[in-house]
Amino acid sequence: MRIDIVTIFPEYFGVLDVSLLGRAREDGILEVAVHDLRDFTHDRHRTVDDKPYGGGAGMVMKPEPWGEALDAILDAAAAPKSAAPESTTEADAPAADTGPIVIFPSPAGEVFTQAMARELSHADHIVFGCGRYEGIDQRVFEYAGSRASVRLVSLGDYVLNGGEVAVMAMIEAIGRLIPGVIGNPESLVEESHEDGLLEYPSYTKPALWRDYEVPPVLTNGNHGAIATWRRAQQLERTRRVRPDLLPPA
Ligand code: 6GU
Repeated sequence: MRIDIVTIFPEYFGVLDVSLLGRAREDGILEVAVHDLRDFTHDRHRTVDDKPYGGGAGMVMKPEPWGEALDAILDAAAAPKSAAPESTTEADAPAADTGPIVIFPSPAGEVFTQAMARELSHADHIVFGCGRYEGIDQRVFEYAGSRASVRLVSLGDYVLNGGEVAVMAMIEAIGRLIPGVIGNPESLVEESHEDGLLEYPSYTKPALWRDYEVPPVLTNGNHGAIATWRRAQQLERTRRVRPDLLPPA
């Protein structure tokens, strides 16, 4: 997968060099490029924002730098790749190109979920456009939509200063679902949200720690009883803290 990020704060994305995603980049599974929106300005002050038409508080991001940044990224992705050897068998035929997806993080967008992360983990190319200030000129979304699939995506019902932190969260959620990024894919199956419920509580040695005991069912070796107990824990926990996740009784 290729990921391009457009931002006025490229420093936010330094942490993509470390940990699981840093390894995925070294292994060539994930290719990430961070672009400074100000590199697509042409004035001495590298201006990316201006006052809103119609008045009001705050500043709006100007369309021209966004148009140039999106053109540069999408044109480069559409250019034919140089001399890749032809695949010869069915087995090594490349997967169909899904086309670029442009995501603008926005508290006004659809809510990001595990299902969306899984869907996006199959994309070939995602472009994240990080807005700041009071937002981006609306025509940028329309233009982007003429060149790619566009989605406005929110992390939840609260307000961040800009899209950068939201994009970091989305890249981590999507990236870990790309085959080969996580060493043991079985660890993905039993996590919170994969089966629509919160995960069950986990324990390890020692069996007794500061007067706190591990639930005896987990130490008896009865795997049927363990599975039943874990399922009950998932349901109880979900009912208690996230009843909205349960189907209507
Ligand atoms: Cl994606 N962006 C901003 N600025 N605030 C948010 C958000 C995104 N998701 C929740 N709050």
